[in-house]
Amino acid sequence: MAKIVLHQWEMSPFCNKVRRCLAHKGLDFEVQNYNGLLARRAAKLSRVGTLPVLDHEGERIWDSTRIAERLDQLYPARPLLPAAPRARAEVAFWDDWAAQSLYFFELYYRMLDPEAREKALDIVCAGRPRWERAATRVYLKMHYPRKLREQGLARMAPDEVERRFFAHLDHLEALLDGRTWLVGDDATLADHAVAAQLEELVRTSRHADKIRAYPRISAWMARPAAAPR
Ligand SMILES: N[C@@H](CCC(=O)N[C@@H](CS)C(=O)NCC(=O)O)C(=O)O
Repeated sequence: MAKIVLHQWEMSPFCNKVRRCLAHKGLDFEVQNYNGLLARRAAKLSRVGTLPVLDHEGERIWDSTRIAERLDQLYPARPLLPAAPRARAEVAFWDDWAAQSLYFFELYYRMLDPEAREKALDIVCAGRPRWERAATRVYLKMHYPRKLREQGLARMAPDEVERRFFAHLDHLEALLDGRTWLVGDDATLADHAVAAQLEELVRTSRHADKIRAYPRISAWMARPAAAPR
């Protein structure tokens, strides 16, 4: 079996997406976590400075979508991105929507809500000395409100953010009517990208119960998408 190492923050939705892609292919892998102030080392792993980064047999691959594409080249069985142009385009749209829209709701509800932020700190500082939690909190409080103001959500009234977020979930619930997966007859990158964002929302946000209350979304998220071992 190939030696595969995922460099990750365990609570990152993009790292969650890559874990799901590796499981989809039935691959064993190790993880390297960058909790607490180890985060500074993560920035040096690739030229983009973000996580996830995957090491596959000495090849370093950064960006979750590039990782999925490369996994399909290396392990063509059970494609993450289907070959048929229409299905491939649909998967790409879902993947981009998850990264460019849902991700910011995930950040908003995790990083601007003090209770959710403390839950996130429990995860991202696990195993690190106590004092690193305070330093990490300062970083999160400085970095994410600014990022969310630039992106726009943090400049909207909270009611408007909530209205938009649940409108997205209503649309997703409607699109899952009569479908097992978002595109085609098997799980694809579309499912992994969207479910990973929602899993992280359920994990720390105060809207967890309301998200779980969508019957089709809830059943789809619970559906095993990993390859049988
Ligand atoms: N397009 C990238 C996005 C990854 C990303 O934004 N990761 C976040 C963690 S959730 C990160 O590394 N943030 C650190 C930073 O932006 O400096 C991917 O899909 O891998």
